Amino acid sequence: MRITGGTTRVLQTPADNPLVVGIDQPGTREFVTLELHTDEGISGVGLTFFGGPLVHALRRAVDDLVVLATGEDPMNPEAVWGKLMDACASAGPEGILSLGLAAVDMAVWDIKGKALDQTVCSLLGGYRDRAPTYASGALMRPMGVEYLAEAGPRLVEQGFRQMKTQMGAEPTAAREVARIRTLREGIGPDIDLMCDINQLWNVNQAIQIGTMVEEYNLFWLEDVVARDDYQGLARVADALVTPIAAGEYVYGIRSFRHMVEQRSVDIVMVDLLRAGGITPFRKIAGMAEAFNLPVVSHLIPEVQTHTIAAIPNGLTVEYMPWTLRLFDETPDIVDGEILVPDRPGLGLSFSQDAIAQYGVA
Ligand code: SMN
Ligand code: MG
Repeated sequence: MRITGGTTRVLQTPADNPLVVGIDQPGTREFVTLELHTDEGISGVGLTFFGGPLVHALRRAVDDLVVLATGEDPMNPEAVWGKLMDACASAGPEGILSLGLAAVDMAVWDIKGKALDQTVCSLLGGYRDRAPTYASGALMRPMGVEYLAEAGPRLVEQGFRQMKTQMGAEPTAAREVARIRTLREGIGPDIDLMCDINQLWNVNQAIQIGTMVEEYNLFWLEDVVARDDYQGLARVADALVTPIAAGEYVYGIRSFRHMVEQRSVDIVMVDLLRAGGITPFRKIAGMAEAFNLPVVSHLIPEVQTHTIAAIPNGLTVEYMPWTLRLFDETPDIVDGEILVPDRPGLGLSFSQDAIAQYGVA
């Protein structure tokens, strides 16, 4: 089988989140979609973003990578990935190269799964057919404690057993802690509660506020300091009982080595786009396993359900519903777990309605 070309599009959707109720969410999000074609009539689905105002440059990068992939056999994802990375190595791994490569790599794995009539989860090892999942994006930083007091229990009513909030923007430590106290009181002791700082604290704040919230038993504290301060992260991880998660901002494979070697994290978070796709994801997951560390996903639950369910150290899938409306069908959630779809490949197809409604010339 040979890759014969691809169709890319830019889709611009409202920046909303169906898990958020009663709050206006202005703005838009930009996505690049890819359908990668073959000479056997099988097409694969890929997706990438983070382009923001550079979304058209990102689309162009995907187009150029597809040209490089044309003629290659999609049954060999390592060969395709290696060819593209080698050809463009000087432009990466940080930035548009990895983001673009991820879309092509995803589509290649999707094609391979369809050709073999297997899910991508199964191709990657198929450790299980479902994974725990957590509600994300519903309890964000701008939303105050009154909102959190209502929204946390609402997510529990919807069936979520895990959910993530944020700290990092309150003017005092006491007000940061109040967010966590409010949520824990609202959802009770048995729901896993994660909290993302998105690099907004320094090491001292992380240890100070992290210590203050230990009594609320967070499932993890995420990106507490600057993305590349591996030693600072390690100091925080040492000081707190609460597990420290990081990795979503990390590009490629090798930075994860520094993170795990320096014992910076208790939980490795992989953003599939910044990693450069499913092919590098496997290597990061294996590296984490060798350090006895669990792996969690970042965004695109439609794809990351396959990756997290596939590996023995997959902990939970971030259910961030930004991309749901792009697809005809998306993975179901049952009893707080997200199910690998029983369809070949990624089990995804782009919605023609979404393309018509959100496509950008
Ligand atoms: C996050 C980062 C970037 C985009 C959306 C959300 C956040 C997360 O850090 O972990 O979901
Ligand atoms: Mg995060």
